[in-house]
Amino acid sequence: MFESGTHALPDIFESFSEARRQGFIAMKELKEQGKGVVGTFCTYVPVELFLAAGLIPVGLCSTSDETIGEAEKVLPRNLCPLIKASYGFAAADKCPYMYFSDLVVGETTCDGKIKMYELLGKIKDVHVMELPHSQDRPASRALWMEEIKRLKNRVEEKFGVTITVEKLRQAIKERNRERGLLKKLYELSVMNPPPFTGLQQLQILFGTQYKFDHEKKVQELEDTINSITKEYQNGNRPVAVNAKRIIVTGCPTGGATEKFTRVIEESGAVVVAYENCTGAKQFDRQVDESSSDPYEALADYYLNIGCSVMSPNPNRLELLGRLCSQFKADGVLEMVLQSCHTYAIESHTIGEFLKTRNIPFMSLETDYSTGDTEQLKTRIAAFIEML
Ligand code: BJ8
Repeated sequence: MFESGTHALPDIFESFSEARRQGFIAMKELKEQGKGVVGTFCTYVPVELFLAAGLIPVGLCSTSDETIGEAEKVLPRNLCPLIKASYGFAAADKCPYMYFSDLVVGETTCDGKIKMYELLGKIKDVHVMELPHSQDRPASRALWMEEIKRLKNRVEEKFGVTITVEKLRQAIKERNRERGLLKKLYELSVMNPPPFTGLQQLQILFGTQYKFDHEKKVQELEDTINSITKEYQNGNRPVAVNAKRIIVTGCPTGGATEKFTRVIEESGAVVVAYENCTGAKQFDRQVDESSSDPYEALADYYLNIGCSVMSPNPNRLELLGRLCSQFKADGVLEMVLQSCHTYAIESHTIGEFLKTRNIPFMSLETDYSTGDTEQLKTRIAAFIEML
């Protein structure tokens, strides 16, 4: 963590890429102070409830192949690696964030996760939110509202706290501020050439979730934006002006799947934006602070996330289309994790949509191993070559 002001870019990028490891120590200290911790896996979980309850929300380890062998003792091999890793880290007791979590909140996003949570419930205290799979029906909205209230009650009961409306409003404000800054940060790549590589952008977006002091985090993000802008104005151009501009969409990236961005950038292109959960899907919009009922505002915000588990899923197309125009994308590459049926099937719709905008698109399936790196290189290099 650096003090406020402007700073050398290598220190900044290091601070974020090391955040996950450094966060272990910070979390241990918070636990020793008696803080409660809630672990989550998915963008649909309304973390404002935990912040309003004075708890620490944390994204659980699910992006490395380290414990997949352990998970496969129980789960089928041909399952999404994100699900296997999520379970594997808990079973092998190798994720300190899982270890420190007093409660784990899951969601009924896809079938694999739903069934995995049953098994995880034998190891940890798990609460599963019933996520509807459509966004436009009043019954779906009513169910989601009920589920948010059910989670509130569970948190209050488990931790012996009261979530007041005032505290919830304050938590919504804090989270919105953070979202706004992360959006401002990734929007720096609207510039041509962008002021940082796609890998550096990803490391900041991914690393920021492991910084637990809100005020310090906000300060650090503001400093980061200032430092990057200043360096750019001073002529620091880390990306070639003629590098093809790529938007990444699909399953969540970060950790082992950084390989996807590395391969794109080693092929001479640059990732200017991430439409997926590591990027714009999570930070593009804000929870409505002016709503008379903060629970209604949370329900509307979270239910409208454009993930492929929704059917139909128009919000993904709206966001992707907007990003393509805003970032002047030369092409879109989709990363689908092995056996993720919802993203794999939605690929066709994404391809048809981008065709109407004359934006080249390719979808690739991968997992957390390094076994397919050469194959990814060949296919991505050919895609970039034809742009
Ligand atoms: S909001 S993208 S974090 S569900 S686990 S659906 S990859 S088969 S992660 Fe996700 Fe929430 Fe959506 Fe975002 Fe497919 Fe794997 Fe299921 Fe997955």
